[in-house]
Amino acid sequence: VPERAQWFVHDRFGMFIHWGIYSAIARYGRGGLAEWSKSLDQISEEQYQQYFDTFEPDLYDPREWARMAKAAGMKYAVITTKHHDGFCLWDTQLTDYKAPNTPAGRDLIRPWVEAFRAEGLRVGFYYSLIDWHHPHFPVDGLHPRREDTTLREEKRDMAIYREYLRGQVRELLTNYGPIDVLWFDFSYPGMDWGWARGKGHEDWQSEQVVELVRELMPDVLLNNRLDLQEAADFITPEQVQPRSWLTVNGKRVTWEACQTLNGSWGYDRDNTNWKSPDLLIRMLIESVSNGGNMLLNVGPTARGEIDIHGRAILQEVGEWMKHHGKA
Ligand code: FUL
Repeated sequence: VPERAQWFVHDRFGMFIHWGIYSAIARYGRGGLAEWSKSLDQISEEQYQQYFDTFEPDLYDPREWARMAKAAGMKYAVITTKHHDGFCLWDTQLTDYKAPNTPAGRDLIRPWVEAFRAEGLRVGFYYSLIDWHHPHFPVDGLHPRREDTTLREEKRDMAIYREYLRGQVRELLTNYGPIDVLWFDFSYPGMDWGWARGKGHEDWQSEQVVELVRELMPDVLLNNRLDLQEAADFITPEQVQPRSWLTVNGKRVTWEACQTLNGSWGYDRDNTNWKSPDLLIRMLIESVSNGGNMLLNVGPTARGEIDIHGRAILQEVGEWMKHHGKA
């Protein structure tokens, strides 16, 4: 394990936070995940705009989230600065599609970073490589064609989107102090479905992204979803619980299993498929005993609250952690 990842393999347990305007939809996209609703339910740009226009997280108190994470025994946290829908929680200069232009009226990432740091937690940014809003991102096959608001397929230019992506990464790694984890999402080797067919590190020009990241922040940990295994500090099994130490090309690697509380990443109001604290603790133990981390997700509501179920689960996990000297 390289020097920069020492803390990561020591700390082991983190909080994942999926939060955005999709949190207002608060339900599963057709048979899938809540944060995927725009795509799965084929919500047009025009209809989706209502969630932007009404995004007003009046209960948002990142200090409370940070205290909950800490009390649960978590040592770091990763938040969705931008998910696939393209909505940005920070005050990016590269698009108007951002929290400061909603009724929230402000950068929501800055206070988050400050609050988590103040509790002594490490901070990470999730950043979606996929962008259903950007006019130059190819989305055909995934959405209605959106002729009204975006360019037709033949006029789209991935190079323009790549510039945007790099510009946003630069902002995130320049304006918020040291960042511990950069969690890109996503492209895998051999990924082959729908719009993603053939997409991979050539589309993102991942080598250049990595170069930029390393220039700006040599010690930030990078996950493996840039489709560039050499550059990855850790790999990211998703909603599966590895039962042995994970390897790549026969060599043991650093890994982090990301897991949900109820199957969805984004807030899903009617989903009661909660994992028990007991099960989650077993999953954490299983991860750690096989050389991995666990990044456990919460999906706050659009008002900015981790709901009562999530809070109760975290609290119980925290009690176990305290009992065992881990929190
Ligand atoms: C996936 C995404 O498509 C999901 O929405 C979620 O963010 C998960 C952690 O990664 O690939």
